Amino acid sequence: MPTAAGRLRRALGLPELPPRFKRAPLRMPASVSADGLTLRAAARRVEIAPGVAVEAWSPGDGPVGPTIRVRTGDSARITLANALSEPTILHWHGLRVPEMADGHPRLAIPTGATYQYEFPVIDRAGTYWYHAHPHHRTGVQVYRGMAGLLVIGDAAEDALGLPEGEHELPLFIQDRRLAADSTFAYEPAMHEQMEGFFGDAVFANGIRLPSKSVETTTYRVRVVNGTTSRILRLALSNGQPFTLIGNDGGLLPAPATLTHIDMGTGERVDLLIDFGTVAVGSRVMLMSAAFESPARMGGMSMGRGMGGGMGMGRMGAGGVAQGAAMALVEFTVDRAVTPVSWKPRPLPRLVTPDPRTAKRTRTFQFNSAMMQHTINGREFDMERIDETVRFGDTEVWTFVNDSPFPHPVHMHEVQFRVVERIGGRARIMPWERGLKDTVLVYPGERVSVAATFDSYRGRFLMHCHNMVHEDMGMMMNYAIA
Ligand SMILES: [Cu+2]
Repeated sequence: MPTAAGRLRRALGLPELPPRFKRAPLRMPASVSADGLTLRAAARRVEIAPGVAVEAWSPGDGPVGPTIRVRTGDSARITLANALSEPTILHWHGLRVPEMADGHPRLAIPTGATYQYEFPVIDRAGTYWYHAHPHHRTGVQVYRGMAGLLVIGDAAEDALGLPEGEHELPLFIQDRRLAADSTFAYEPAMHEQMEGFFGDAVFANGIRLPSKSVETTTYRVRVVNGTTSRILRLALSNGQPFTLIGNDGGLLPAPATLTHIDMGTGERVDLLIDFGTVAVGSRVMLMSAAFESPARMGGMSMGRGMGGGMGMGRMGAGGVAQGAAMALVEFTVDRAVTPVSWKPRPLPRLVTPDPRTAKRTRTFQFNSAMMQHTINGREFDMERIDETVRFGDTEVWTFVNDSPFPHPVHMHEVQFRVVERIGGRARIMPWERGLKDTVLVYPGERVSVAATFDSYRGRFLMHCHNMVHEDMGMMMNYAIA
């Protein structure tokens, strides 16, 4: 007789638990304050598993950057020192900051230079992140480790009594490949320059194939999709649901109980996972469950990953196909404790931009064809201002995807509300409520978002966050004037 969990597992396309083998202990990046912080970007040898060291490019001592913890109302004073062999700049993904603190690629600094960031933290409590943003080199730099989490706290969140300390787990997820010489291999082949670049092993916080020992209680798990191109379908291997409490722009208006969540590159979720009902001595995998890749070639699905995760039609590439199941983090339930369960309480009130007050609607076509990725037919030009919006206005922006590939569309400088999805999935997903800065637009979809441009004037970006697409120019400047 199949169990309910077994049926759920199959419905989600989850395989039986992968065979047990030695996984690496998950490590948490150091937590640092933003007050007088120096991030030194350099190539350094780091451990990605016990006894396995590789060269990473990172803005700290670890395989990825430290977790920057700030509170709303704080002042951030951060120095970026570039000891890499090429230009770089950091962007604070999801934060509303002055133009000169936003990490626009024209602000990239050469080897040996420093860049001074100063900005007040005006955003809500939530899971944000930072990453390199130099033009044409964002993909490779983030892949090698030039990224980290930025966590904002505030009083409204404190009042909820969410799990904290060792019961709060920030997870920066990447997929990468190791070359024979133990460097991170990143050379997108022809077809990967179209669909995207996919790794063959999962990393969390820079640790390859990580495992985390947990107690029989509730954990707050913050997940950042920091992959180059991969959509993750988060699910637990035992079919157990989790509670979604927040996403890109902080806590949701109400928690949601879900068995899976899809997230594109750049998106974040804030989850409560209850290990209180899991038997001590067992393990639960946080998975990316199998799904049909939304990519379409010649009207056909690109298909799910075939045996071993190697998709068809990707000769010469070593990555696990988009949509193939992958185990992200193994949780071993090792210690029985009196569970502290988190009772859903009213979450802080949330005001989102109202599309009915929009002064203007703009439409953006995302095209991928003939080895080019464009927005409204144009590749990124550092100096060209493609759109100008009036400071203080609310607008509705519609992202249209008639291309064969999914595009996770990211806007700098605003947190928007997803107001409509026409075609494709044809609805707003439960994890797309609240405030967001990145939204997945599948082939055949038109997704509209409402944003209010009332934080700072200046030049900012809107782009696809599939980093292969972004590096090839699927990005545009807009000015808030
Ligand atoms: Cu794209």
